[in-house]
Amino acid sequence: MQSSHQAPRVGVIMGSKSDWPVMEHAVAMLEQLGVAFETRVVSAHRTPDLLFDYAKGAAGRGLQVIIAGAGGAAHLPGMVASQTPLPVLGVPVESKSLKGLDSLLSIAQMPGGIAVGTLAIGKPGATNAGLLAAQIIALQDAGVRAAVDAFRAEQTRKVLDNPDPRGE
Ligand code: RP5
Repeated sequence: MQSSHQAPRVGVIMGSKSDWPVMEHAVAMLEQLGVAFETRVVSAHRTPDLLFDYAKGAAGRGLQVIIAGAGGAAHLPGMVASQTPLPVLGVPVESKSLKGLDSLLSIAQMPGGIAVGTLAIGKPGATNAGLLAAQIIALQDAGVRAAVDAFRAEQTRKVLDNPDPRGE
C-alpha cells in the first residue's frame, strides 16, 4: 500500500498482519507530517526471499528510511539492515507470552557493525519511529522540517495550556 501519488520515501514493514494495530501508529505519524510511505507485510521467517528482495531493492526504489516492526523472535529489522545501506528503525511489537521483552531484546542486541535504531515496545515506539523517520527526511526537506517543528510546538502548547492535572 502506498500513501499518496508521491513516490514513497519511508518503507513501513512488519512481520505479520497481526502487527498492524501497533504499526499503524508509525503510519499515522508519517501521514500527519506529510511523508510519503509504503507499507506491507514482510516476514523474516515465513517469506525470507521477499525480505531479501525488499531490502536489496529499497534504496534503488527511492526509499530513504525503513521502519520494521516485529514481535517475538523479531529478526526482521536486523536482517533488513544487513541487506540495505538505508537507516532501519526497529519497533518491538508486544508479544503475548513475554509482553514484548523478547521482541525488544531481539531487535536491540545487534552485533557491532550492522545498525538498527531500536524504539520502545508497542505504540510509543511505532509513533516515535514515524517521527524519527520524518526527522531524518527533514534533514534535506524543508517542508517536512516545518511539519516536525509545528508538531512539536503544538505538543508543547497543549501541555503548557493545561497545567492543572485535574482538568479535562
Ligand atoms: C512475528 O511473529 C510477527 O512480527 C508477529 O509479531 C509475531 C506473531 O505473528 P502471527 O503468528 O500473529 O502472524 O514474526
